[in-house]
Amino acid sequence: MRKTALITGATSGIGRATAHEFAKHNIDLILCGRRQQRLDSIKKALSRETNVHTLNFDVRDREKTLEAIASLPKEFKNIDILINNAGNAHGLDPIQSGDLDDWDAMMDINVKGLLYVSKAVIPGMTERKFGHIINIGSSAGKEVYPNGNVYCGSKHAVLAITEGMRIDLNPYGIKVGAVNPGLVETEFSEVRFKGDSAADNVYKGYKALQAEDVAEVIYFAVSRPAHVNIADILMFCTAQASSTIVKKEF
Ligand code: NDP
Ligand code: 8X3
Repeated sequence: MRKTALITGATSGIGRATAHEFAKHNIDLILCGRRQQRLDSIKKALSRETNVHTLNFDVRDREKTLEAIASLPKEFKNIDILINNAGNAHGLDPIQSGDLDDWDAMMDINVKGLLYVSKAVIPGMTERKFGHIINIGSSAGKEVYPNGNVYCGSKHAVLAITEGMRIDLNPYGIKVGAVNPGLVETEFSEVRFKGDSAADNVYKGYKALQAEDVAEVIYFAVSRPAHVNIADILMFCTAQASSTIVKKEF
């Protein structure tokens, strides 16, 4: 049976790599993000392999999120797999000097955005008593590091929400799990440091996880037999032992 997956944050990094991985395995795709040109070019590339529909909305906007998902054409309405991936860190500052706009962005996108998308998708899953939700957490959801305060808080919330979803959706046979990577070389640090040169050094001196490494693990989780649910995965690159211990060689 062909499956349909909705991936948020599909215009970059882990979400885009997951779209490519799923396309290889003939999963139909609903790709979401705010950058229309990127949505168009990814759709063009992947349409050779699978059916693709794109949705442009900001997950912070509750109405637009619900409207966009409600607007899906009939052939994309039955969502089997939801990858809640859209998110970023904004800033890396001690709590006493953190920026309120950064705090809003992280809580609104990483936590509330994930909830809005889930709110729009879950009713179809409960009705059909079928579905699989993977939330992209982080090692930052398991361990707090200096200056990580609010980002770590948002990712701890993602893990708590994941557990809550798994409990509440258990009667419907819906699988829920989290994939929690450590350092992954994507546009993440460009966003966190707002284009500042601090981003240039984050992935230097060691081989960080690549978005494709995470995408393969996400596909592994969604391709298990019906009785198997991967509840929680923590993955690091070999050079990383914890949020603060990374073996760098210069
Ligand atoms: P990228 O910056 O490469 O990708 C982030 C994606 O999220 C983009 O596609 C972006 O799309 C989307 N996005 C951001 N804000 C919004 C918004 N307001 N509305 C809709 N979409 C939005 O980062 P990653 O691929 O690394 O991050 C993906 C997820 O992985 C995040 O949840 C992140 O916290 C998590 N993660 C990342 C790690 C890392 O080290 N890179 C490690 C652990 C977890 P667009 O701008 O087009 O809207
Ligand atoms: C992203 C990994 O260590 O930058 O969630 O928080 S880290």
